[in-house]
Amino acid sequence: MSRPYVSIVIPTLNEQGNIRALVSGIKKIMDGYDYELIVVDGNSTDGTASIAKRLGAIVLKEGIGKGYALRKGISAARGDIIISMDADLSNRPNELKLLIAGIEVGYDICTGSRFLTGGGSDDMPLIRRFGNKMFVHIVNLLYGSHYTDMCYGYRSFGRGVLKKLDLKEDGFGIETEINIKAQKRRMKILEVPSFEKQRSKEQAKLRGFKDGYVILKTIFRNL
Ligand SMILES: Nc1nc2c(ncn2[C@@H]2O[C@H](COP(=O)(O)OP(=O)(O)O)[C@@H](O)[C@H]2O)c(=O)[nH]1
Ligand SMILES: [Mg+2]
Repeated sequence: MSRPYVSIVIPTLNEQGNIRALVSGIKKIMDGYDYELIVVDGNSTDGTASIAKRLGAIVLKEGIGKGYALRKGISAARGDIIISMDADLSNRPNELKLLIAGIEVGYDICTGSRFLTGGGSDDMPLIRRFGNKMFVHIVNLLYGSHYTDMCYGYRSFGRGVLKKLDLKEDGFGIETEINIKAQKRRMKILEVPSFEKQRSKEQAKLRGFKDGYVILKTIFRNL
C-alpha cells in the first residue's frame, strides 16, 4: 500500500463540549496523511453536528444507536483504512498511527486493547471492568478466540473487511459483534495496547445493565 487514504468514523450524541478538541487533536496527528472525518450524529440537541460541519467533517445523521451510526459511517467511508473512534476524548489521537500501521503491515483488523501491557483505562468503574472481563471470557470460550478486550471502539479496518463482516447490531453490541464475526471468518486480527482516558465532558451514553444485556444477547445470537 502506498500512502493510504484514511477514513475516521466518529459516532456522536451530544458531544458539544468535546468535539472541537477532538477534531483539533486529530488534525494535528494526521497532518501529512490524506484522510476524511465522518461524524455520524444521533440527532444531538446541543449543536454537535453543526460544530462538526464547521470544523470540516462530513456529517451524517441517524436516530437509532451507536452501532447503527458506525455502520452508516463505515458504508459512506472511502478510505483504504477505516478507523472507528469515540468522540468523548477517551481515545488518544496519537494512537491513530498505531492503528494505521496495523493495517499497513497486513492485518484485516487492528483493535485497541485496554488490557495489554501499555494499555489501560481511566474510564472503567469496577462493575464495567468485571462485566467486560466476563464477556471476554465467554466469547473466547465459545468462539475459540484469544481476545483481551471486548467492548472497545477504537479500531481500524482494511478496506472490504467490513463488507465481509455483514454487521447487524444497532447499539452498543456492535464491538462484540465485530470481535465474534471476525473470529468466525478467520480474519487476521491484531490487538494493540490502548489507553482509554476518562470521558472529558458531557454524559456517558452507555448504561451498564441495559447495554450489558444487549452485549450478552449479541454473544449468543452469533453462535
Ligand atoms: N450517533 C450516535 N452516537 C452515539 C450514540 N450513543 C453513544 N454515541 C457515541 O458513541 C461514543 C461512545 O459513547 P460513550 O457514552 O462514551 O460510551 P462508553 O465510552 O462506552 O461509556 C461517543 O462518541 C458517543 O457520543 C447514539 O445513539 N448515536
Ligand atoms: Mg466513552
